Amino acid sequence: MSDKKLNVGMIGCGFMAKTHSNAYSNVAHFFDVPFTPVLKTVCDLNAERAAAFAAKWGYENVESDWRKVVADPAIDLIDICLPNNLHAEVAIAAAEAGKAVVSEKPLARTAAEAEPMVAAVEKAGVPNFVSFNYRRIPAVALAKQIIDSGKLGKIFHYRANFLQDWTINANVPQGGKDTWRLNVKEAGSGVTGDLLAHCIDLAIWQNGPVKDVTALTETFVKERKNAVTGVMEPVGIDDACTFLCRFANGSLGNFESTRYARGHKALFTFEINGEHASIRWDLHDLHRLQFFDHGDEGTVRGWRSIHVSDGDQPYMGKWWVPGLAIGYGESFIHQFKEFLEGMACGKPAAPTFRDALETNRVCDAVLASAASGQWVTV
Ligand code: SOE
Repeated sequence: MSDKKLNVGMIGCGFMAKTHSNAYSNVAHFFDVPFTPVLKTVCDLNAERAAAFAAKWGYENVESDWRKVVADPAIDLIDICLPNNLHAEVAIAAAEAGKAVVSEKPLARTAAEAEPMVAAVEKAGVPNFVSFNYRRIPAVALAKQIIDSGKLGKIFHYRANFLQDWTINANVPQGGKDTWRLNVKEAGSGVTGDLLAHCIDLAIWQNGPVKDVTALTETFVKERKNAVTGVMEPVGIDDACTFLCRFANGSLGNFESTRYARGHKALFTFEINGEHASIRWDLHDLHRLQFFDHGDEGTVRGWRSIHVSDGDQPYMGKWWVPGLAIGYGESFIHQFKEFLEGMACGKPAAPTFRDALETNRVCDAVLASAASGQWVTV
């Protein structure tokens, strides 16, 4: 383990703070990273909640005012695991204080809100990174390697889905600790910013920029109780969103996300069809990559199901022994491995704030198209 320590100030202590804390705790056990993260301070408005989180994960200090964590000279990195409406203020203050900054996705509610965040980290010259963790699932990283090798040839189609079912019940409230994702003021949007943002991030990474979009959104439950005030309020988020797009490379995109697909808990899939080969991946079977190569001999040609668990496949050489799979949590370990290595060598790991701004721009275009019924240029 490197004796160069990197003191983490974790802002927020919900589900994402758990995934990030687990990753910081373990990254140096599996990878030879140039810094060893130290869980220094965890911050939540609710000090009791922060104390319970600190006790569980081993943070040394507890804070209820994020500004104190940002001002603390002992802290090297601010990690923002807060509702989307709070990312910008904390990230800009952290950059101005000279800290490295990690933000949960999406970078902000809109591109307009994200732009000053990008400007702040670039002006301060601080390392910055957005947690689009699915890039770092070994099978997804392998898909990227195959695409970059040119094996697919010219790309014709990119399609992706992210399907869930947890908001079908109209009694699920909006706002508050566990349901802020349903409150437009906090989240900015519904499935577009929360789920399609993941699909868009992967799509841009694998298939290049999106040129223009046409979208359809729906809000199936029009009113929900606010979890904090108890008052019924109109719902401002998109419960479902479908969009078509054209990529700069000439291929067509087809995306769908909903929280109303009964039976699907987190069915994230993508498929890419090229001239010579196709690739397909599914989060419910995340260690497998489906690959069809038209160049295979005709009699044995067919879809291969590659079990991505061997030492020469992305990240797997550092895990158990060949054949033994890893899962969702490890994607965060991999992303921080990339981030820490990028910090040390001066070649920032992607997605940086600037990279993630592009995803915000596509999300904005999708929502603008759904509102206007027109194609929108990104
Ligand atoms: C929503 O349920 C959610 O937790 C997203 O916020 C995450 O980004 C996604 O990875 C899983 O689903």
